[in-house]
Amino acid sequence: MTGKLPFEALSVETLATRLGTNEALCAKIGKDASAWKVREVGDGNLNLVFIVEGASGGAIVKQALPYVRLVGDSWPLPLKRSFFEYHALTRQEARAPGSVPAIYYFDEVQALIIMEYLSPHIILRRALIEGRQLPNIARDIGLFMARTLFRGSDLSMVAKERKADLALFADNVELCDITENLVFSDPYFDAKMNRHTSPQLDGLVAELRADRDLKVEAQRLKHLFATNAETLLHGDLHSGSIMVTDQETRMIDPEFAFYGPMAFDAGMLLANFWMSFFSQGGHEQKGKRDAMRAYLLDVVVETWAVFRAEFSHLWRTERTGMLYQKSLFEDQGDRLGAEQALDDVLHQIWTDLLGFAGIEVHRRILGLAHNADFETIADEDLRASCEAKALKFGRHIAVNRRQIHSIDEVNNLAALIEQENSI
Ligand code: SR1
Ligand code: MG
Repeated sequence: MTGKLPFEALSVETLATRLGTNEALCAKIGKDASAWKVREVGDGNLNLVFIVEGASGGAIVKQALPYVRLVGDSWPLPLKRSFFEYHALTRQEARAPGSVPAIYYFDEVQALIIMEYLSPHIILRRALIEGRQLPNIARDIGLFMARTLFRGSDLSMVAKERKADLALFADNVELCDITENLVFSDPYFDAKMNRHTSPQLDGLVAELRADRDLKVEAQRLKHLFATNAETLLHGDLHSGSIMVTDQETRMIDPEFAFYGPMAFDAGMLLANFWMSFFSQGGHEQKGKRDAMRAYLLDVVVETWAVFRAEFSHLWRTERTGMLYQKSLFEDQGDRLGAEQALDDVLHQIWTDLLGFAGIEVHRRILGLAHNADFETIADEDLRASCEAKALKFGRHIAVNRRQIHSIDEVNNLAALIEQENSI
């Protein structure tokens, strides 16, 4: 396939013919395209994803479609998201080596990325639904977030380079628009594509949509998301964007990447751990999940602790950007001043991440894009009961985020709500 042919979506039937002479792919999986086995495995909301296996290995071929796969061609979406995904992956690999799949090839016109086939990895969300306790995720994700968020910001980058990059990613308008609407606004009114478990949640949904404090907070957070271009975000860091084995963790799918607030990735991620916590009650057919619930709260604690520790380490050792310059602090013998500023920055990230987390919980239960943690609970009354607890939790942490000072406080609240009879 050359970059000159107009875009055409691949299929299981055409992939080997169209990519059979692609040098990067042949080098990875073998030249005999007639022997390639191709499977389409995309279960995400937007793209085509193929696993291609040949005589000497496998690779992933990911292609964007000119529309939102989840909805169909009534919702067009530009192919350029593949360009942003490619550029985000290269930056993430440079800033947090080993944390993302290796890239073998990128074709901008075909909106196609050929990358490492992660095997035997599975999607983290699936592992958590199955009740698997993965020992390294908190460390790996905490490090990934600290390194990418710190090193993609004015705390670290050369200002001129960061501004050029900011301009590049500023064009990821349509994907930001999805988040701006689906995450921050649609859940709080009767938007066309919304759905929720009904009639069980109808009363609570009406209450949340009439909740002035919550709506004001959601709009404050939207304002922050849209205007606070602090660092290059992954932009969609939920448990469906992470692949795991017992030992390894890799972040995938950064097509929503753009320059936004430091706290957004962390908020979205922790929200997905808390949602997993509240959904465990729906997955107890084969035995109680108390140990899994305790594990998930520990993961939250450890992720935040690792993030803080690594961010602080980078602050002390790599603060070479234009913000909080060493010339103002350490170089004047004022190490305490630098530590005070670090505390302040971390505190802001903490407060904002609680807000983003609360809103992310709501949109996964009230909006268009639900998550499998709840969706795979077949008994609707049971699902609604799990969802109701998560909704209450989300509301509390979003609205009261400035008064919440520790991760233990949030986890205690989650544990308390979990024990209540929800609806
Ligand atoms: C229409 S896209 C819906 C959701 O899928 C992606 O993974 C993002 O989370 C987006 O909000
Ligand atoms: Mg995705």
